[in-house]
Amino acid sequence: MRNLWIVGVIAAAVLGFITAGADAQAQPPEPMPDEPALGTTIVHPGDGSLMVYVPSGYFIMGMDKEEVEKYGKAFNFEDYHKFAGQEWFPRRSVFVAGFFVDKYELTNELWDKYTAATKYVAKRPKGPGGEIMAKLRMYPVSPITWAEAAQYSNWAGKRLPTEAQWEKAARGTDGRWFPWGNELPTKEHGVFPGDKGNHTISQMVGSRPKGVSPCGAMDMAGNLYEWTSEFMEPYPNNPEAASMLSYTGHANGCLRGGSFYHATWAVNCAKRFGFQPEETYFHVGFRAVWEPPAGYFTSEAFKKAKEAVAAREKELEALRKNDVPESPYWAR
Ligand SMILES: [Ca+2]
Repeated sequence: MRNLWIVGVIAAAVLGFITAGADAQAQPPEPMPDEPALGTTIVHPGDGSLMVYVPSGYFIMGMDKEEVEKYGKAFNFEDYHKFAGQEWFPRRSVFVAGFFVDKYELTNELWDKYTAATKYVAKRPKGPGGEIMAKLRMYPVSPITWAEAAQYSNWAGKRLPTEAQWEKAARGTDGRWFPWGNELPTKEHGVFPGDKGNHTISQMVGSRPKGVSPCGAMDMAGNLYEWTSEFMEPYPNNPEAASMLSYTGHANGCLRGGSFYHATWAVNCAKRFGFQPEETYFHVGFRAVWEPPAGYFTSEAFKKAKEAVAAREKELEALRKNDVPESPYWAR
């Protein structure tokens, strides 16, 4: 019986692989009816988060060898293996159906709503300033394990993003290196390590407007790393897949976007990073996505969700004003 089950799983995996390969060759899927414009903002009915829309279509995912070499040179690397650039191969065009993505990394405000509603008690490892940080409403919640991120998303009626959804929300469709374009990161673009490589700590979400992504999502480069829904595996047709075998095989969940703690070169939109599912650290958080049900765009619910944005933004503004960090870690 068990053998049959294993054969079934393998057959499903092979079929899935063949189907995925066939999709890349297929004609573009029909556009979704009544799709709103890029960046259309709603208040999500589940958790009250602001979400921005990423329309259906193809985008450029990953990088090829020539581009990774060029990227490495911009950060003074002679060899892209020093920063695991081979994990980003290959560059390809990927179709993603339309979806909403959280405008911000998940904040303590929303996390506390969840723990109050579910009585969930998180085991919080101690990090620099962690106790103080948790009191600040508009700071991103951390440290978060993979399961915690998924469970929150389920509770809210959302999901963790696939790697493709995350990368498209960060990068748009044109293959840019960073959410804002190809200009190298500065502290105006995001919350990155200090000039001398010293980490500080996460900052209030949305604190770097110049780093906004094409769909209007904030902090997709830097601040906290963000969990995706996927295991860290070589992409199909990666010519250097063998170099990833020591840590693939469903060993690690995939995180995206770099953080205030990792190097500035690690904040590009194609960069991938893996943590074991139960592993986390104080620079790890998440944001969720939502795939609306059929007919949503012509519904009264959609109209109301858009109309609710102005009032929700006012609430968030008030929360921002109350967040007064009192810690040496907020030196920057
Ligand atoms: Ca981030």
